[in-house]
Amino acid sequence: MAKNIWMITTILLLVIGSGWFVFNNSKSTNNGNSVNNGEYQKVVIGMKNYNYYPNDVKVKAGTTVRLYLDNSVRGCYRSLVINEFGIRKNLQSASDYVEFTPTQKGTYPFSCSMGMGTGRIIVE
Ligand SMILES: [Cu+2]
Repeated sequence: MAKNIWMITTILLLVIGSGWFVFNNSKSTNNGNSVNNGEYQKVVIGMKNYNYYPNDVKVKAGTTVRLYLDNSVRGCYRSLVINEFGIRKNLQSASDYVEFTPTQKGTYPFSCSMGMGTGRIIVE
């Protein structure tokens, strides 16, 4: 009897586990606009002490950057402005992103739409 319960539990966990995996997979493919053969630098920014964290982000010149805000980022911090790259976008969920390709080395500030949270993108 105890053995059966274990088996059922194991099967249930496997089913739930694989279901979650499939769900997650389809979610990420939904988002992909395959403009650049999938080659990009993924940057995920969170929030700490009422600012973006990390707020200095290093990327390489010449490769497309996809910048995400994770679930710790709230309120107007989710609307991201990077003037130099012409970006002003409200990232509604952790799977939304902004995309740009830095071509020149340098330091480019970013902020939330109201300028409370700030940071820098450092292109090397
Ligand atoms: Cu703000």
